[in-house]
Amino acid sequence: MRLVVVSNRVTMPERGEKVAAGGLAVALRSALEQHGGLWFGWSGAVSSEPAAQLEPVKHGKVSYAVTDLTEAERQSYYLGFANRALWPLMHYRLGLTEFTRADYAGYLGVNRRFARLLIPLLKPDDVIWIHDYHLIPLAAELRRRGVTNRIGYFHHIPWPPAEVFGSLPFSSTLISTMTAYDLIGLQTQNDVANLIGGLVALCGAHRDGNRVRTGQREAVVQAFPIGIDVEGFRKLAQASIRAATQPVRATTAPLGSRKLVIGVDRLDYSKGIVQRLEAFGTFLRNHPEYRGDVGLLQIAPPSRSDVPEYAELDRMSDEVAGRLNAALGEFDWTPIRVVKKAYSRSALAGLYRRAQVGLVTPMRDGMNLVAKEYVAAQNPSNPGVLVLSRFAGAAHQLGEALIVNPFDTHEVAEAIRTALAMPLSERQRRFERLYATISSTDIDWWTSRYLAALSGLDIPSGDIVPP
Ligand code: ADQ
Repeated sequence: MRLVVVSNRVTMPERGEKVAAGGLAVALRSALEQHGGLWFGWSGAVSSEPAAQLEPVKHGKVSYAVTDLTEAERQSYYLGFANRALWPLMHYRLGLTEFTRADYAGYLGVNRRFARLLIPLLKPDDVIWIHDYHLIPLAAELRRRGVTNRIGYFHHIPWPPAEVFGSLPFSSTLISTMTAYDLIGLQTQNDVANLIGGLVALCGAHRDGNRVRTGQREAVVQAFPIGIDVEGFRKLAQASIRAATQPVRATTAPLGSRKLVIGVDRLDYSKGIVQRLEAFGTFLRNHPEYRGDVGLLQIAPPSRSDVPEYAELDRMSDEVAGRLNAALGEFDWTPIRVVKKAYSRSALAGLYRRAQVGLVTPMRDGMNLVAKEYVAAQNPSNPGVLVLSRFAGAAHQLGEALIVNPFDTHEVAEAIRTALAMPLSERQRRFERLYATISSTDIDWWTSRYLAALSGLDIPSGDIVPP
């Protein structure tokens, strides 16, 4: 079998584009190399007339086929429907959801164009693996044009209950395209239940266990919690501390023996960054004995800054950090540092290991890989403590973390204090269980389990009718 991966954005090594080592891109690339494969998607560039046919470019064992978007497509499909309608909706943020018919038409248009571009590149035995909410209707577009290959989908972000998803105009039409997939992977059982509930409630699908049927099409819906390269990340963290890489030195020197609490997130409202800063302020107010002894380092590289809600969050996080620093800081101590930059994997790994507390408090998150990276990076003989939002998919696996409700500032503040005061034996006990969990469900486990399920499915070939 040859594997064909489709994702919104493709990073091409021959263009010198950086792929986050240890990340999803690396896992997918290694799966592609194992099976031989093709990676198809958006180049990240915009041009007025994208090519009507693609010539794949080979790099190692992987071929890449990428298309530009037009500026109108980038606006409607990517910034509009994907990031202003689907992203907030899937994260249960109805108040932030902006829907327009023009954006929806642009979204469907790009999915149609992707299908037209991909079909000439497909071989009969290819197994196709499509990623994420940008491309939900892609399988239906492929089926409509006669593609009978196995097609899987993985949804990286949460799937909300039918009552929430149903508020999206055309939600029934959009959700009904999902049964064009043979296998739908989600991060948690909760997401699985929500999607199946939505298919039943919004388009009258029939359900039998984790199989859902509409018309002639049947899809299997299953949870595949995504993992990280645990062993690789652990080694990176060790090496980073040993080499005392620059960011590690820089955080160690001015802090001296001070304790470090760390947050690492894309600057996104789903990550709860502003609420986290407030919680840290509350912790310092409620426990003044910690003032001067502990600092919060929040690393938050800007993302999607063309979307107004993100620009607002950028402003808000500066405002809140500035206000708390002014209210609580001393001439020789700044309680909160917000750094809006991306760092190398190695620098991040070292910083996680250097931090006594990992603060991962999204308001809602599909999985949250930072939680797993924080655990992987710890020193087993003196591990730090993970404080984790119950609304991150990771909380379904990582029950030994201090689980918090990120909407409750007081609760998060108290968890920071509990983490800082936790005795070594308890830290070790929790760490060992967390580490065992992330190791047994690492990124290789995830890709191989998903692909085994997709390729092992008993799918009726032949008359596959579009939903
Ligand atoms: P994201 O929303 O991007 O992913 P997350 O899972 O935390 O969230 O992954 C972020 C990645 O970016 C991590 O590997 C992290 O180390 C890295 N990163 C963050 N800040 C960085 C910085 N300043 N410098 C360098 N690297 C940085 C989506 C979903 C998640 C889901 C993943 C994978 O929203 O819920 O876990 O996909 O399925």
